[in-house]
Amino acid sequence: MIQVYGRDSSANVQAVMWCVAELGLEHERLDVGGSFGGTDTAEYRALNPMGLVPVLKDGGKVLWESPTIVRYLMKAYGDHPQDAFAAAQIEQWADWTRSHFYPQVVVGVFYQLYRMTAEQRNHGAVAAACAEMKHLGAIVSKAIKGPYFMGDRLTLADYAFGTLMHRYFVMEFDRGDFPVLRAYYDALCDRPAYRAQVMKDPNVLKVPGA
Ligand SMILES: N[C@@H](CCC(=O)N[C@@H](CS)C(=O)NCC(=O)O)C(=O)O
Repeated sequence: MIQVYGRDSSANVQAVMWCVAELGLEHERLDVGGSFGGTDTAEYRALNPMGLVPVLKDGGKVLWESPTIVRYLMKAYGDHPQDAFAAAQIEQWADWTRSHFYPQVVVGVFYQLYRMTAEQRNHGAVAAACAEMKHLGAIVSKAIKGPYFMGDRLTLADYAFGTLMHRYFVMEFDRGDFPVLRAYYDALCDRPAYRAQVMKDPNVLKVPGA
């Protein structure tokens, strides 16, 4: 039985839960982090010294860092390629998402619009993130094969990039017009596991005055 520690409002927890659900693994998720607390105990820090969510327990094996967890799950239970180059072609987009896209969507837009009050908000930072996301949107639009990132099956690239597509499309910001991204998101929205694990309302995370 797999255990995932982490509140379901976290996009990093959602990526793990979506992967667990798609792989059909028996699991339970424990509400930890955010308003649930529980990350500052000695027991939790023994699982994850960073005190962050998610944490995965698979029998006696413990992992943290959501990209690592998803990679482990796909290698252990999914169909991540054995061939080093085929695997790297997928991992390249998962790593690109974390290095380039995630900082814009999560730090540049989500944190600014949802986790800061109007007075704290840095409009210049939001504008810069929107501009960079348009640049990245044009690049990734040429890479997505459709209906999923690498073609007709879900891969690590989807758990990384696809999870962020929900916030990307439900937040109100100047995202430009990228039909490939819209079609990609629509295909993910057709999947019951994506709807159940990723399509959460980010408004629950809005601070008063945001
Ligand atoms: N790089 C880490 C980031 C983990 C992280 O920042 N988690 C946030 C939630 S998205 C967290 O634990 N925040 C504190 C909390 O929820 O109590 C990962 O992908 O797992």
